[in-house]
Amino acid sequence: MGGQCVRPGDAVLADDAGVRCMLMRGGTSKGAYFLAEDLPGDPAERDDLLLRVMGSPDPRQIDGLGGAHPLTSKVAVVSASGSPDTDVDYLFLQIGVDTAEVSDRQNCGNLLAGVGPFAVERGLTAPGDGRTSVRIRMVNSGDRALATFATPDRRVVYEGSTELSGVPGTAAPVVIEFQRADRPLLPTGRARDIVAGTPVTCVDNGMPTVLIAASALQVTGREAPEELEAAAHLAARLQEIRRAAGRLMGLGDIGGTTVPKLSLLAPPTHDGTVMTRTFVPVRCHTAIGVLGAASVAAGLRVPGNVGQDIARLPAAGERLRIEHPTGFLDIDTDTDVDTGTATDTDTDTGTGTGTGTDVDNGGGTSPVARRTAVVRTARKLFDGTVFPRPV
Ligand code: NQM
Repeated sequence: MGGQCVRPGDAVLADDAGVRCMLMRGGTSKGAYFLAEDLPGDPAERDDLLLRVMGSPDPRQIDGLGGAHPLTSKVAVVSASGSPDTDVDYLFLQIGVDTAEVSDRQNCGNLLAGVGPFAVERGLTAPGDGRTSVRIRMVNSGDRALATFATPDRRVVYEGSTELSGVPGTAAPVVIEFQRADRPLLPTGRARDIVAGTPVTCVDNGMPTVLIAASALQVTGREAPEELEAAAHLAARLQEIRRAAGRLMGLGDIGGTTVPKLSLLAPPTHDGTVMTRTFVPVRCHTAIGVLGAASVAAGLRVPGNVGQDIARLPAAGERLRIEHPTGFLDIDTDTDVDTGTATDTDTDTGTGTGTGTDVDNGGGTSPVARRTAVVRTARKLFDGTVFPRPV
């Protein structure tokens, strides 16, 4: 098994001999998958190596594997788990495109779709006869997921008939069920806050996300991602909201990090639950992240959230269809209410001086997401040795 290409910490050897790597599409993202043992053990050396593998920093990532967009500049580091209730550990790393940054501050539910198949391909977990379920610990947050996919003749197959919006063709389904997290669904303890003068719902069902009515920012929420990215006044306002919301969510100074995400909400246009435009956090997603969508879906189930007059919610227990620029993403999520004490809504002026204005939170209780599940697909694109740009 791995380790033959790189001795931990030996950058020169990695440059000469390369690093074992599998390139996969996971959902609507693409990334480089590594066994942890094939990478340097020291995080700083590992990150330096990964920047050179992906071709960062460079807006075109022309000298590496990265695809010149945050959604295609991703890495999954996978290892056998030491814990009896988990099969593999999955660390997600977001590699900056034009910045020399490697961030472990968020999960990625899209690359997660490839982790089970990758674990089987690399011999970390034994395939079942016909079907395999892999218990995955997402190292970034400690959250857990169960990924189930077909393994006829104990082999991973990628061909199948499942379509994903934003991905051409069809592929084999990977069913992902997320275990309930220990964190609160509402990081501020409230269904609605005012940040930088804007009503928002801060929610974390696997991805810290700020829900905002598109109309509150004078956009329709149906614009093309490039159009929204080009609007300088919108970018400034979003970053102001993000900084203030990040503080309120307990994320500290979020400058230079990729969370929280910002999801603009508008009425659905294709019989779904809601239309979205999601900033991750500067570029506008061409679709929506899996855990981002899970957070939008759970947030919309909370009484008093900012999308309650925008979304068309299905009945309790029914799947939510989150519309996005290239189609939709269906999320199963049951939110429930724990007996709790949240009662206030804070106001953050965007200056770092949260002032605690009391308003109704829509119930005075603390909601939780009991169950979240999604269907994705993944595909092995390439398996071999990657040669990083020399130091
Ligand atoms: O939310 C993009 C993606 C993601 C993350 C992002 C993701 C998720 O589409 O689970 O998958 O939000 O940066 O891959």
